Amino acid sequence: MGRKAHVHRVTDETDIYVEVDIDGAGNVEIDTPLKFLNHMLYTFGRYASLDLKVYARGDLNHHIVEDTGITLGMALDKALGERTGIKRFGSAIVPMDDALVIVSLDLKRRIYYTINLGLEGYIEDVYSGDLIHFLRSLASNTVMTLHVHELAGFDGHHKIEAVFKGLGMAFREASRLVV
Ligand SMILES: [Mn+2]
Repeated sequence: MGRKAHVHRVTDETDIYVEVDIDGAGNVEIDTPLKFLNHMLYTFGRYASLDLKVYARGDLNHHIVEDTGITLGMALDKALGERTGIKRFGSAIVPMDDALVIVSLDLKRRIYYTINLGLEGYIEDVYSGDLIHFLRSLASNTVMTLHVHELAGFDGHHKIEAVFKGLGMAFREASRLVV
């Protein structure tokens, strides 16, 4: 059976489809209208070594980013199933040139998040506030605790890319079966 799930979430604002295999091999296909969101989802999937498909369309960029975070979280929650026998905790400290971030998560169904990132304006074609919203929606819908802290950096692209790499690494570690 495996730890796989797919979720198709359709609202008046967006149409999002996510398919995930937690025990995949990093085969990632991302199709959203936002290039930087594609870049971040691809980064997460690769570093988490998931098989991941994401399709997203919608009316406004804000809705697309937010609802993709919700739907990805729902799919991860479903794929994780009962969450028995997993390592549960995962953390990563990730450098990317000037940027240094810490990502730490707990997959045992406790929703909490702190996100301390100094981001301003747009990062490529995505508003930085929407990316913070994505992380909150992802934490809530995966049903996990997520702490994201910036330790250093000045380049917004580097900071948020380091976060998505760390998110992938931490998720891979925490979801690993240890029994
Ligand atoms: Mn990049």
